[in-house]
This record gives sequence, C-alpha cells and structure tokens, in this order.
Amino acid sequence: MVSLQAIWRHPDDLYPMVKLKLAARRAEKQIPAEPHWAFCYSMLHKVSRSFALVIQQLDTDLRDAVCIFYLVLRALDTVEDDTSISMEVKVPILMAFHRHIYDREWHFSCGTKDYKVLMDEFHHVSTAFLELGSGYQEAIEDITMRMGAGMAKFICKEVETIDDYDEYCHYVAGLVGLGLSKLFHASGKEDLASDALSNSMGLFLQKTNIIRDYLEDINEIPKSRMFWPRQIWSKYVNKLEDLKYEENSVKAVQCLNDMVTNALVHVEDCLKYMSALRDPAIFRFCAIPQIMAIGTLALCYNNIQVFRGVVKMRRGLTAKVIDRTKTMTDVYGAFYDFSRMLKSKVDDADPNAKKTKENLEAILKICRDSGTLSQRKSYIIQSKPQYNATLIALIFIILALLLAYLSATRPTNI
Ligand code: D61
Ligand code: MG
Repeated sequence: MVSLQAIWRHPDDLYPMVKLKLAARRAEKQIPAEPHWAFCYSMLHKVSRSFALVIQQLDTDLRDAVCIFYLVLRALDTVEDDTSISMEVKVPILMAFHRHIYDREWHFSCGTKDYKVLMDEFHHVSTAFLELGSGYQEAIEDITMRMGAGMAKFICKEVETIDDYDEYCHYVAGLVGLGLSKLFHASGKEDLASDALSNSMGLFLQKTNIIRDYLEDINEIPKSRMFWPRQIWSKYVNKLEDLKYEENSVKAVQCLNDMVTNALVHVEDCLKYMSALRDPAIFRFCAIPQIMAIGTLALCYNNIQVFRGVVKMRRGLTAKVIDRTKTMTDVYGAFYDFSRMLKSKVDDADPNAKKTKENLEAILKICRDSGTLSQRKSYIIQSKPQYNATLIALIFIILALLLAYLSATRPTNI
C-alpha cells in the first residue's frame, strides 16, 4: 500500500498512480476466453516484473507473440535459476528447450510459487505457441535455442572478465532484444533493427538489474549467484561478498560506481534504437523499461543502500514515467534529467569520476543535440511538494465523501 505520507511528499504522483491502477485493473479483466490464452495472460500478470503492463498495450497479434515469447523465456530462466537442480539434469533441458515448445505433452517441474505453476502447466504455453504465425514461431524458437545454449555454457563457468559479463548478458537479455526486433519486423510495423543496437537494449536493462540485485543474488539460498565480473570487483575487494560488510563501505560504493559507469556505455545505442521506431505502441513498449533503467541507475549510483537492502524507484515515479512516455522528446527529456541527477552525485574523489562524467557528458550532448529539450515537462524531482488547485480540490472531495459516509453509518439513537 502507498502511504499517505508518500502522497503528501509527492502529491503530483497521485494522478498517474490512480490512472495506472485503473489501467492495470482493466488489463487484468481483459483475459481471453480460450483456456490456454487465459492461462498465458493471467500467468503473464503474475510472473512478469513490470513487463505485463507494457506488453498488454501492444496490438493484438504482436501482443500474443510477445506474451508467449516472454513466458517461454521465463520458463527457460526458471530452469536456469533453480539452484536445486543438478548440472547433469539442467544442461540437457536448457539445450533442448527450443524443441520442447513444439511438444504439448512436455513438462518439467521446477521453480517455486507462480513459477512452479508456469512449469507444471506449460502445455498451455505450447498450445498457444503453436497457434502463432510461422514468422513469430521461428523467431521465438531461434532465440530460445541460442539463449538455452548460452545459459548452459555459463552453468559451468563464472563471470570473470568484462567480456564474459557482456557475453552472459547477451545470452539472457541481448538475445531478447534481437528476438523482439524480429517480432516487430514480422508484424509488418517496423524495419528490422541491427543486431548490435538490439543487443544494447537488452544489455542496458540486464546490467541495471544485476547492479540493483547485488544483495538478493549474493544471499540466494542454497547457493549465491554472482554476476558482477571479477575484473571489476577485484580492484576493490578480495571476494565479491566482502562488498556487503560495513567495514568495506567505501570500496563497495566505488565498485558500484564502476559498475554503473560500465552500464552507461550502452545508452547511446539504446537512444539510436528507439529513435528509429515508428509505431507508437511499440515505441512505448521499448521506451518505458529503458527510462526506468536510467532512473534506477541514478538512484543506485553512490548509494550504499544497494548493499543493505532493496533500492527501487518510487511507485509514483514509475507511474509518472509510464504516463508521460509517448514520444522521443519524452525519452530525451527523461535521459537528460536522470543523467544530470547522476552527474550531480559524482564525487571527484571517486576513482572513476572522470570516466563516469565523460559517459554522462556524451549522453547529455545527444539529448541536447536532439533540439527537443525545451518542449518537455521536467522530471527533476522537486524537493518541495507543490500543492496545486487539483490536489486541494481532491482533498475536499475526499473529506466530503468521508463526512457523508460517516453520517450515513452513524447509529441513529436520538
Ligand atoms: C525492448 C523492450 C523490452 C526488452 C528489450 C527491448 C530488450 C531486452 C529485454 C526486454 C530483456 C531484458 C531482460 C531484463 C530483465 N532480466 C531478467 O528478467 C533476467 O532473466 C533473463 C532471462 C529471461 C528473459 C525473459 C524476458 C524478459 C523481458 C522480456 C521478455 C523476456 C520478452 C519480451 C519482453 C520482455 C533475470 O530474471 C530474474 C530477475 O530479474 O530477478 C535473471 O534471471 O537474470
Ligand atoms: Mg536467470
């Protein structure tokens, strides 16, 4: 639940949050009638972290393909992530997964909670997959095959170098970018984007996740999962887990800032990719997660909390991003705002300060050169709340309703 205090601090979050809540409720009600599609869409809402909402607003046939693409890869990832399956069992499943999606009889039980339901009832996903157009099916099969092989390779191998890190992120997220570009092209709505730009879209999102999820991944039971490359963390500590101990706070934050600086390299490609999109729904689908990522990086940079608990963007700020992202002007504006916020956090004593500032300057320049910055409403998070007329009116309406409700339910023992 959102607290009254949060609304009081950021009153202009309220309207986009209510709007988002209503849109989410509407989306959940629009579950199709056929049981396999009903299963797929209700599963999408349960297992996707934030992607369900953006997938839901695509047009019908592309939406079905992206929904199945998501569920197939989420199932593959559930196999990868289940640390209780032995290597001997896991590797052959990952390698053959692209063939299992054609087989309505196949299933493999693993994962927990909603993920377990997805795996146990996977036949609904295969049934829906078999109803997609062949262009969509081929793209999904190809990416599933390559991702499965890549995940298998990293089951027996640690992320040592920055090249390993880029390679692992290519398998689990860059390939999603390549697959989505193929699906967009197959829908007839977009030109085919280059593999390099599509890959960067995935790398930027995945690296942001890996940075933000340090603590969750290191504390994973029965075995911690480590994706931060040794080539980076070994400059600061002897063991990756040492970053979470209080005595290493200074080193931990420096290492974190190094990781953020590395992720920022992909922004230029991402902006290029998004600027070439034509369809408004596809554009929003791509742009919203990217803006959330740069916002998350701005929040994580120089922030020791990454090693202590969960660092996430405010729900209200997320709602605002979803509400305001419509055109490339909005994207340049958001990247500009969050990059400036990040730049203001750079301390000259940080070992990578110069590199970080260079990367940020390059992003700020692209945004400025777009010539569109003056047309937008700034995201820069106001330090003092502004109580406008709408809010005051709203408070009066709520008070009036409350009063009416109370007087109607009051016992009438006069
Ligand atoms: C445009 C729009 C969305 C895009 C894109 C371009 C390019 C790439 C991506 C989305 C993928 C970004 C993945 C970032 C989140 N990372 C994960 O979920 C990790 O799992 C990776 C393997 C499964 C990928 C499944 C996926 C994700 C998003 C999709 C999609 C498929 C299909 C369509 C649309 C979006 C991560 O998961 C666990 C966690 O986040 O805690 C992991 O295991 O590392
Ligand atoms: Mg995984």
